[in-house]
Amino acid sequence: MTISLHDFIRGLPKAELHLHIEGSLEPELMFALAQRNGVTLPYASVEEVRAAYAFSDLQSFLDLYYAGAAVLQSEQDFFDLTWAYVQRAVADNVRHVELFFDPQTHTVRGVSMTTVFSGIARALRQARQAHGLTSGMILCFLRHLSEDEAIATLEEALLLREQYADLWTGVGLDSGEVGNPPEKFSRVYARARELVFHVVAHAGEEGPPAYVWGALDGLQVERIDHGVRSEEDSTLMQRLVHSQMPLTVCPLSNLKLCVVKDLRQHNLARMLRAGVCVTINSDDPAYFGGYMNANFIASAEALQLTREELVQLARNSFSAAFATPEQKQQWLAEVQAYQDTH
Ligand code: ES4
Ligand code: ZN
Repeated sequence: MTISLHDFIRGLPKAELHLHIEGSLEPELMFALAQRNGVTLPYASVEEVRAAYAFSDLQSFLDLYYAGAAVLQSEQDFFDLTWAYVQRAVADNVRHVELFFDPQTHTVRGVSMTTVFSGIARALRQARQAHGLTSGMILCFLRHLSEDEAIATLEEALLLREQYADLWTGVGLDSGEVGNPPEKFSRVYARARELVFHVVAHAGEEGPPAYVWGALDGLQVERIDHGVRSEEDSTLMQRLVHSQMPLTVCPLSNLKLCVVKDLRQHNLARMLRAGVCVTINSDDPAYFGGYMNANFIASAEALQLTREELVQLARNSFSAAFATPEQKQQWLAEVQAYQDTH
């Protein structure tokens, strides 16, 4: 007997490689933390918060995302935030997560770098113990701020590197893309690579293919976050296919931020069928209407993805992870076993 599409997706082992931990802040927790910390929110209820989540573009979302993040103050707040995400990930059979965090969003408000690292890391270490969920932390620079501020952030975080060596594996670049090309951050990326960090960057979400080229050649990234506009440049598409450069695509995010009008028009399936190493991810699930399995299900239904294609997406997520070859082989064998028995 064949199981339903939902059950097939639910049981499929997968890795999440594009998740902003601040974007997993559900309105209920936002309210609870606001109360705990004596922060006044510009909303009367959880329903009112949800109603405000009607975005027209990336910036209209970022304004609310940064406002929401202001309730995060103590180490326990960052723990609670991350632990809540862990529950969702485990429920979706996410076996490995590489999460983004934005220290600059917090340090400007007087929250210390240590508070941010400690709360997130404590939850991730507990997740490994309790659920076998493995993880990594990717420190993102806010691209609307200067490169000097990014360098200062990296230097400050380096004081904590040894303490979080088991988790802090890379750096990334997020926030408002257009007008802030990757090359603006070439020096801080050169420094990060010299320090043997993995490097990724958001590119080609709202920005043009030139920004994807900039991330590849200017920043020498190992994965492109989003990258959906790469399809507009056939030479770039060839480069992505030949190099098997992973793209961490976020379908429900693209829908909510009007990068696509309708999920049926999303190019995820076309890129997958063209041989690009695409993956499915949730980005900011509390704001965009769903965690990993919701993204898989919505994509599968809108794009008529076959079970073989869903398995390929899961395989891609593990191949693109920052993990040892042995660890990846183990995950890929689990995916294979799942396919063989379902
Ligand atoms: C983000 Cl969807 C997206 N794009 C760029 N930066 C971000 N930060 C949080 N979510
Ligand atoms: Zn993102």
